[in-house]
Amino acid sequence: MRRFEGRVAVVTGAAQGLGKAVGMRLGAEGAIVVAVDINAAGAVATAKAIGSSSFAVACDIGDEASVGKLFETVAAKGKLDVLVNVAAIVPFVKWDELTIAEWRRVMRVNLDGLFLMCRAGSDMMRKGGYGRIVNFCSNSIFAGTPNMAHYVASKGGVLTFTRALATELGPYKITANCVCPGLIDTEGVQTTPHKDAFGFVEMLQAIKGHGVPADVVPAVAFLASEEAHWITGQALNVDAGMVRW
Ligand code: 4PL
Repeated sequence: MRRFEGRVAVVTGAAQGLGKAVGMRLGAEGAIVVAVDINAAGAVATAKAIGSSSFAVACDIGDEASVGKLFETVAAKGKLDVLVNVAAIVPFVKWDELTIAEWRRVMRVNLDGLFLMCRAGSDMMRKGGYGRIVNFCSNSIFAGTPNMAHYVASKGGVLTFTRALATELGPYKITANCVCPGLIDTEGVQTTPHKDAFGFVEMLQAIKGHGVPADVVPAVAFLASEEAHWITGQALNVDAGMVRW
């Protein structure tokens, strides 16, 4: 399939894991992918791996000036068709060790960052008269996954913000949806004790196995495609049936 021929797609968190996998897929289907990450070298590596006209932009999505610079660069490409917000902090912090500073660190990226990206991204999409926004939520909002209360709270915000965003952008025929993956085997997860939860998570799944980025990518690509035009404000669990909602 070449569903993104001639489309410009911004993907955050593109240096690794789910963001990289999404970027690779959109690029393989013809998109000019703007690979965005706070890890500049990782973003460049992803853009190189995608090839063609894709390029990298280093950006701290929690910083308004940094996001402003990013969108100046995107504006030079003339338009924005697809925005996939993957970048997030995925912490493992025991409840007894959760401080307000750590809470704010996560909210700054997972919610402030999402807002800044959707603010600037939707403004550019409205100028172009087309848009698909896909935000990364998490099935932890249904499960109340342990050792990440602040993350779970932030992802609850992702769900409800996406619903409201869909309302605001509906008049412009721009869609906003989110996917809710379960535990996925990524470089990020492998750096935390969440990596030891695969057995427990698998026990709850209708379909057994360890989730990998390739399991999530097809749902994202569909919601980001032109033909998903009648779907907006929705959340899709992509978790082998761990949660049925
Ligand atoms: C079920 O989004 O959804 C661990 C770590 N386990 O980040 C998540 C589950 C994690 C999740 C998540």
